[in-house]
Amino acid sequence: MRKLVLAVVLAAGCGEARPDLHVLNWSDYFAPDTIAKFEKEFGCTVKLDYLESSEGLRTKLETVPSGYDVVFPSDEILPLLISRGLLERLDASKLPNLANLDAKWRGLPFDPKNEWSVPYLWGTTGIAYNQKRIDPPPDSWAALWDPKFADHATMLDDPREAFAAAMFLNGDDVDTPTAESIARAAAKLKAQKLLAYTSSPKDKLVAGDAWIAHCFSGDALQAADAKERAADIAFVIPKEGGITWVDNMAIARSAPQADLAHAFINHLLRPDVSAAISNEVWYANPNAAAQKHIDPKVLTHPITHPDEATLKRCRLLREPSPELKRKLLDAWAEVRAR
Ligand code: N2P
Repeated sequence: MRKLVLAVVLAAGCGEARPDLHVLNWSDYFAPDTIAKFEKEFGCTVKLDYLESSEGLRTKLETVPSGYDVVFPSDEILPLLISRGLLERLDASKLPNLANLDAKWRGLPFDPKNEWSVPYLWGTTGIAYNQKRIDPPPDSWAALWDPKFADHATMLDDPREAFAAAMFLNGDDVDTPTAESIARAAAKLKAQKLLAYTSSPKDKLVAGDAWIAHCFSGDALQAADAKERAADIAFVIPKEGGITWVDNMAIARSAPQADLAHAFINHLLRPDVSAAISNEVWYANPNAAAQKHIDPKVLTHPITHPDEATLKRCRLLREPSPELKRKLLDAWAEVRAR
């Protein structure tokens, strides 16, 4: 009898039964109702915190143990998070909606058995620009260094992405950074005159303060979609190359709510929930069952789904050796301290 009463109290969401789920995601990466739907169905409160960069995610996981349940690591940082024991192994039996994932998005090299992560969305990094301000359209990373746009340019507040942009411009290989190419890129970044470093340039593009921005593809399309901008915003993968990435859902080590975290990932894998996210944020979606619910304007958009030639110019970032990573992060600290 006592058990029954307890079950009813829990079901009614009374007393202390309402748990918090701590989620650490990139900004502008859910649909407006994604969280509310889950909270209602699972009788919990989602506490959302935002990521600036992959490095920022690693630092938070290392410095706030048990601070998060669900996190969204990009491909390049995942192997490091796994090897440092910063994630919990996923329990596939609690993720029946894994079946919705497209076969070609399973078993990617950074987590070959999907033991630790499930692909969420993918996109590219290039340049967003205001066509009314920047004419002719930029086709090179050099545009972000053009003194004409100095007070109106923003860079992503992300060491790996910022160094990649400078390395592309320097003609250096972003796949295999060296001490020399890191030093050259740092010098380039230090010479840059900017409006700001920001991990979400969308608002500045929409407000008209930023004319040109180092930007993720879907964030550029969200800005282009804003009524205030009336489709002024365009996006390009520069001729020197761009970055392509896959963001993933994972559970943080010692997550206080591991079961609820699985339920949340499973919720995000629902076809309707997953499609609603892509429809809002304009990123490409590895969920096969979601495709039929995705708006054709997102599904066929050449920025969301770049053609082969554009994708050929894009690279996946790879984690450098610990020694080079240290050099890169030290150089980044100097760049950001200016
Ligand atoms: C979404 C940012 C995408 C994260 N606002 C890039 N890995």
